[in-house]
Amino acid sequence: MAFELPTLPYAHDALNPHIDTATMEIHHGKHHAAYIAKLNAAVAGSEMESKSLDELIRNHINIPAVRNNGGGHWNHSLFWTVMSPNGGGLPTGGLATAINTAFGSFEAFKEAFSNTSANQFGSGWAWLCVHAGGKVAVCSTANQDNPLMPGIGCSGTPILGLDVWEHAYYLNYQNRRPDYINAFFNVINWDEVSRRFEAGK
Ligand code: MN3
Repeated sequence: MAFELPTLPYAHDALNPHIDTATMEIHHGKHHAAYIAKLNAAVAGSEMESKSLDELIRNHINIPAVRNNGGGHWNHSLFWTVMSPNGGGLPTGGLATAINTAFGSFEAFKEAFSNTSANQFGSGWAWLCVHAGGKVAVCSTANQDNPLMPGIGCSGTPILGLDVWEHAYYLNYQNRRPDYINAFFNVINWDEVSRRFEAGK
């Protein structure tokens, strides 16, 4: 069963002005689609063909094409869902409590996540992950690595991720990655992050 590009849960222009239409069209329709096509090609005809995406990125990252393109598919599939035109605001419920416990306040969390995003050298992702017991932490990964991959120095189950590859922001923000990071907070879908927190804790 080949992997398929998930449908965006909103229109390409829905996240304006925070994430512009052209970036969304190219990012989803070209970049994400390319990771999927290359992942399908990498697993075709092998025993990996029957594995789930989670199994592939947990167990087969010794194969670069699976690591890069499986990670790319997993990461972007999360990314679209943790944004919404109705997003922004603050987390609620158990997630809000976990963030306050780990960071002291939402503002302190925002600062930690933003600094991690800004300081990821080159291409990569910033993550908020949940660990067994419900503790949350921030970390970053290079390229299309994902915290579910073993031994990469960033662990837990990702519940929020920010793509800091230049393809994610350069058309609108050029070299101003911090402006893109700040804009992301206006579209975070905290209901979806909470759902992932509850499922993953
Ligand atoms: Mn991307």
